[in-house]
Amino acid sequence: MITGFDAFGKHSTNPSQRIAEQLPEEFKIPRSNLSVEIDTLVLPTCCKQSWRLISKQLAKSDYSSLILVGLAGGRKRISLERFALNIRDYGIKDNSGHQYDGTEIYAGEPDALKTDLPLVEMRNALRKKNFPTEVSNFAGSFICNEVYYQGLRYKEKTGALNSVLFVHVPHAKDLAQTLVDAENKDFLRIKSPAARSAAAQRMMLDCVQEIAAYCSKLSSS
Ligand code: PCA
Repeated sequence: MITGFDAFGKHSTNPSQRIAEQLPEEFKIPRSNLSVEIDTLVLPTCCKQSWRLISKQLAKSDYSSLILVGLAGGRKRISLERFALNIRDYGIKDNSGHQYDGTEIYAGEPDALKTDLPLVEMRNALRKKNFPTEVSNFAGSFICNEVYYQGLRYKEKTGALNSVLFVHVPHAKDLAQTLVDAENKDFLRIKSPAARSAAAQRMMLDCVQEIAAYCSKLSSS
């Protein structure tokens, strides 16, 4: 299952929403006999509704992986998040008007949970395919962090799911700038800023699909 979020705060769009909307329902992994089936959800950026929707969907099917995708405005690369914190510390209100000032999500539970995916290997494999990726240790303290904590906790408590990962994506125009700064030849060939952003958005979609393929291969090995 792969999720994205709707627009929130000062952001009028959310690239993770477009990713969730544009992913195929199924694709074949090249040079293998594996095919990956994907269910997607676009989540409201609300602490309560987001996890409620995810857990309802998780109960319907025996998913191997949960890949959560969200926007991290200001980042330059696609980030694979390592930790989720047991904290709600919102700099802004969520889309339902909730705001918290440093309270635990679950009182008395671990301060942090960590994905057991091999993130450095994943990042290296993604970089080999020219996706500008990095490992991040801080998914923030807003809704993305919260659903990540919930997802990792669900895996720990139920034993369901082989992998849970949060992927933070930048705005498409910021990723396009990163590719221009890196003198990526394919990007420099694209002249208009709008076309560069569209290509960057497409690249994020391909990257998330690649991450899904990676998780599926790990699950089947
Ligand atoms: N990003 C926010 C919440 C929704 C989203 O896409 C975050 O990083 O918490």
